[in-house]
Amino acid sequence: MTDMTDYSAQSTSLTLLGLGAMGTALAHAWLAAGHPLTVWNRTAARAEPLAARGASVAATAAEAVAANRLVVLCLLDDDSVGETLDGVDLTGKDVVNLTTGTPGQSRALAQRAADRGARLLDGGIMAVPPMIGVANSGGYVFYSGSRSLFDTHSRVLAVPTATRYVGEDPGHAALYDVALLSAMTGMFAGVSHAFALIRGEDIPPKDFAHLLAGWLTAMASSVYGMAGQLESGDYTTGVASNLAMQVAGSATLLRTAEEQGVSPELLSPYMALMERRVAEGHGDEGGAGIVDLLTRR
Ligand code: FVH
Repeated sequence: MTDMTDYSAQSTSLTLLGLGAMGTALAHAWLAAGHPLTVWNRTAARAEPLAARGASVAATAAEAVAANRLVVLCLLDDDSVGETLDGVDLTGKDVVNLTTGTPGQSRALAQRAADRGARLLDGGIMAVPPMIGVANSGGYVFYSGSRSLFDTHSRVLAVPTATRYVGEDPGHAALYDVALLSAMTGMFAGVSHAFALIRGEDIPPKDFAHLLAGWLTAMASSVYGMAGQLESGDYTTGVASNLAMQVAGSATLLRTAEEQGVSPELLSPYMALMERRVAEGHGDEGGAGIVDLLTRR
């Protein structure tokens, strides 16, 4: 039988499994936009405020999945997705997994869904709960998997925050997500070190934060130069600050850390990689050669 439901319509009904901080924010956004929503959460009490706002609360995950063709998961991790879907009939379901995981976990889940008669779209959320349901918050969700599945549900998926489809490989949303989160982790490492350096001095952290944000923003555009070098394979043309200079400058960074009583443990691993690259005769490169070191097997 052909399914004639118009899934692009404003009032698409859907199911959401998982009502943690992010799941709850998603639920509020869909309810506010008038979408009939069935919810389930392992700890049932977390569904009560949503029931008061009109959500249907299912007693079990299986009951929640049975209620709608479109089923969204926003759980803690891949293990909790496996436990929640264990024994649940997924036949004919369009499953959208917004749980953070690895590319491999996403690909395996897509295969398991297909084996059970479902289609899977994987998502990587680039937003925090307060950004959900807020127009122009800057947040978005990466999606990957079947293009037609994404197109079918793109309107309802765009309700909580913006969407970015990144291809048919179900692992790519997770890969983009984790790559950006990894870059952010490195940035936070540098930020922590910088605040540690000024601690104990007569420098108000809030004033310093202004300078820090401006500097990081100014430096951010250097990723385009590195991308160009990685694509061309020429790591020396257009280099503004070569590795030899940066390695020489590392000594000042480390000595300042020592003077200020700050551990160098966040800086040292990256400095060691730069030194290795210079020792291998690549002092005239920028940072692109570090990517080679990291991916050399
Ligand atoms: N919150 C954030 O800032 C980030 C933003 C970027 C995306 N992440 C990812 O989103 C997923 C959900 O995150 P969350 O913030 O909702 O997480 P929690 O508030 O900790 O809620 C976790 C939910 O998962 C349920 N759960 C945990 N284990 C199981 C299990 N074994 N079986 C069934 N459900 C499980 C938990 O249920 P309960 O503890 O209330 O019973 C919550 O509903 C996540 O992948 C982030 O990385 C969020």
